[in-house]
Amino acid sequence: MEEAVFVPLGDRYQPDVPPEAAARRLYHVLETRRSVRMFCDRPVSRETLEWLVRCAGTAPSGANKQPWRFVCVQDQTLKHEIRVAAEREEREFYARRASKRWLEALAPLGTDERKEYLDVAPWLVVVFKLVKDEEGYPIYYPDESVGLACGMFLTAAHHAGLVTLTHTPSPMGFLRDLLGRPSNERPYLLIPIGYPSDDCVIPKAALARKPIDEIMIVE
Ligand code: IYR
Repeated sequence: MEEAVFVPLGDRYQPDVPPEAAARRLYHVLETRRSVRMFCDRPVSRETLEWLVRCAGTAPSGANKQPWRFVCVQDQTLKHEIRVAAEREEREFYARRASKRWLEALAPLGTDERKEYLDVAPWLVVVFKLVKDEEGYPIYYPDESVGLACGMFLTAAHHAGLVTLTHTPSPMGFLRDLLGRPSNERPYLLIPIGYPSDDCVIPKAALARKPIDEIMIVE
């Protein structure tokens, strides 16, 4: 068993304003993030993606297992293959698999089975969750860990002036086959990332954020 070794906490990030002001400032940045379905083909550098993945990789994780892999796809042919396979699943979803209630919930967002953005966005980031480590032992809290890393990825992308979509083709097993990932990895989220098209619109219904007294309970 590996013994715990402790080191000093070291330099801590210190905002130049009190916490109320620092938190408010970040809120005003985050509040403008939108899920976007209309991308343009303006390129984004590989270096940008590397920094975003590094940002995501700072997330906390169960027993520090860091059970995430960010597969960053820029190859046009591979992106197209992902689109074709995703649209095949989504046609099934919208025509048969989704409940009436689910379709009603999606109606104000105007989504359908067409996923043109999978061809257009310069990068598709396919996030995989490790369910077992290299020795075949289970990972602790993989969903919580990868969810946290994805949130940090989206935040970092927004902070870098990019737009994203959290796309969840269902089921998404095809991504593991197409990308040749090992059997201990499960696709978790598909994140197209890039810049919005000039004519980009978003559903009005997506603007509504719940008020603080609904999402925060103080005891
Ligand atoms: N996966 C489908 C349906 C869908 C589901 C949710 I939850 C959304 O927020 C939006 C869409 C699709 O991507 O079209």
